[in-house]
Amino acid sequence: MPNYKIVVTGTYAAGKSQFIRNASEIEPVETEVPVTDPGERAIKTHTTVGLDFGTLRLDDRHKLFLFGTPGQERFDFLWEQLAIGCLGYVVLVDSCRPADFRAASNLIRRFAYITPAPFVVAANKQDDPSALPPEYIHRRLGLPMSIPVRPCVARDMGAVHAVLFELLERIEALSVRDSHASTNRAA
Ligand SMILES: Nc1nc2c(ncn2[C@@H]2O[C@H](COP(=O)(O)OP(=O)(O)OP(=O)(O)O)[C@@H](O)[C@H]2O)c(=O)[nH]1
Ligand SMILES: [Mg+2]
Repeated sequence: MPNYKIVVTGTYAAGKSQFIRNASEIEPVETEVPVTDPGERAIKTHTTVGLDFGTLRLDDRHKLFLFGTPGQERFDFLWEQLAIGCLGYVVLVDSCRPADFRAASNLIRRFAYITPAPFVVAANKQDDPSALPPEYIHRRLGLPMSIPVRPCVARDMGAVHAVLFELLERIEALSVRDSHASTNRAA
C-alpha cells in the first residue's frame, strides 16, 4: 500500500497544526480563522475550522498523508469524516493545561468508537517550563500501560518525526499480530 493516511487529533490548541506544519514536506493546507470565543481567544488568536493537511515521504514507494482535526468541540462532527480509512492516529495533549486533560480523555474514548485504528498519545509542549511529565499525564488520563504517553515538542521536526515513526511501528506490530491470529484460526 503506497500511501498511509494518518490523523493528528487532540484538544483545542494542543499543537495539531504546528505538528503537521513541522512534519510535512509540502506547504501544509490549513483552514485557520480568527477565534471568537473570549476564553479561547485568551489562549491564541486563530483556530482550525476544517482540517490541516500535509505529506511526508517515507521512501520511494510510501508516503504519509497527514490530516489534522479541528480542536474546538463544535467541530467534532468532522472527526468521523477525517478518520475514514486512517491507518492510525496521534492524540496530542497540551502538557501545560491540566484543565484540558478531561477533554483529552473524552476525545480518546470517542476516537476509539470512531475507528479501531492504532494510536499513540503525545504529551506536547515539553519545551515549556510548565509542562507536566508524560508519566503524570498518563496517570491523569487513566490510560492502560499498553498505551504509553510519549514526550513531544511539535515545534521540533525531529520530535514530530519520532512520534510518527512510533505510530508506524505500532501499526506494523498490530498488523503482524492480526495476521498471525488469522493464520492460527485458519490452521
Ligand atoms: N511551547 C510550545 N508551544 C507550542 C508547541 N506546539 C504548539 N505550540 C503553540 O501552541 C499554540 C497552539 O498551536 P496550534 O498548532 O495552533 O494548535 P492546534 O491544536 O492546531 O489548535 P486548534 O486547531 O485551534 O485546536 C500555538 O501558539 C503554538 O505556537 C510546542 O511544542 N511547544
Ligand atoms: Mg489547528
